[in-house]
Amino acid sequence: MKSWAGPLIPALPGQGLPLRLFDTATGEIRPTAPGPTATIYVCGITPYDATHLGHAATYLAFDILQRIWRDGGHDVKYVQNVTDIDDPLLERAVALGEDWRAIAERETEVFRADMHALGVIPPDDYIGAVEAIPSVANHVSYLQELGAVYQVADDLYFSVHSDPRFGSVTNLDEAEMINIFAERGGDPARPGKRHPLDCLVWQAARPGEPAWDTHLGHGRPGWHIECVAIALDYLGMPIDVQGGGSDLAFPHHEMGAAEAQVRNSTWPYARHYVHTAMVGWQGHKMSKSRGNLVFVSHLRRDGVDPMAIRLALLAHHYRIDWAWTPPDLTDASMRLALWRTATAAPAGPSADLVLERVRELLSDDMQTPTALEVIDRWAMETTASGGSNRSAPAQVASICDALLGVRLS
Ligand code: 5CA
Ligand code: ZN
Repeated sequence: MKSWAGPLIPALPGQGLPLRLFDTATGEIRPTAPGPTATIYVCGITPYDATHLGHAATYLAFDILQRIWRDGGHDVKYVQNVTDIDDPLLERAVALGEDWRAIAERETEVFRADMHALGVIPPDDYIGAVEAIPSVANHVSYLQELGAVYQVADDLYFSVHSDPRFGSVTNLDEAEMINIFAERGGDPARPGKRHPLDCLVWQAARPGEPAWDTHLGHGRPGWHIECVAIALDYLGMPIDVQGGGSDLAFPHHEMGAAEAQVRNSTWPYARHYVHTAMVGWQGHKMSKSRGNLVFVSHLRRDGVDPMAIRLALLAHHYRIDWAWTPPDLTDASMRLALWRTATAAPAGPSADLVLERVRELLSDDMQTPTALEVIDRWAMETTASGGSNRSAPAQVASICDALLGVRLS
């Protein structure tokens, strides 16, 4: 489907450092080691109640990741899905008395507009679950031929233990897996399954629900295989980074990795599994099911500068859970004003050390909060006493633009 227009990213002098990132599977910060073209798959939205600040924080983290890779001399191939058919979307359609397709289209458009306003790098391939259905059916058939898929009534299940490495993304024990699976859309207790953790890959048509005709019958895909099919088709494996919020680590990324590893008889599905923290609001994780949401589009409608929203989110490290509060935005607006004043000054202190330090901090597991403080210090020095370097303000503006995605003019 249509993506959104990408930001122009200025080139910086020299080259950025190799990126080291925390990997959920190994539990440590490890170097990413992409080839000339780094590949990344980031799980996209289920298009209703988009775009809340939790979504925005997650997609911004992967935007920064790509800026660091690019600054380090890599091309990046980026793929994202839209889960435009799934149970929660159908439930919302029933609740609103609206057609599920109309909701999906509208909300995907809101998301595109928000991402564009926030200056987020768009995916090269933006693929809806519905358009991926023929491909999903092919991948499921392939798994079936390998003996990794079985039937329960008219539905098809993937046998997770057909992958001997099942469990190695999140390293949870089985009881924990079963609990979380039940909480996050799984069906561990369904009679007829060979193992409680086996996951649905194809769901036969239910009365009143949308379904598609494929060689698997009349039905629709399971959730995890949707992302796997899209990632394998557009990126192949191993992917350098599989990304998403921490709520996707289990079951979504664990199941997906197992499906892909069995499908391709190779390991690993992804070299890094990168998970972003959950943003809260009013005492709970911001979530569609709870309805405690702050929308990017509402802030924009109220006149908030998207660059202030960006700064407010980047002021938090991507792996530490945090809760949104009104001062997040007032602080970010003050910071934006300071940076704008300083980068419009006729001269300032040299920017060379600023670039070096920001590159160091970002390459070390994306320490955006400290990187913002480096810019603050330069800006305060510039506004307090000026400096003699006439090109420094423009250089710092380019650093903010290229590495942090913050446009100052
Ligand atoms: N369509 C699936 C992924 S295939 C999905 O999880 N969609 S979503 O709309 O629920 O979430 C989109 C992305 O935002 C996911 O990566 C999810 O982990 C992330 N996300 C959701 N809520 C929050 C939150 N409160 N804070 C941070 N990230 C969040
Ligand atoms: Zn996904």
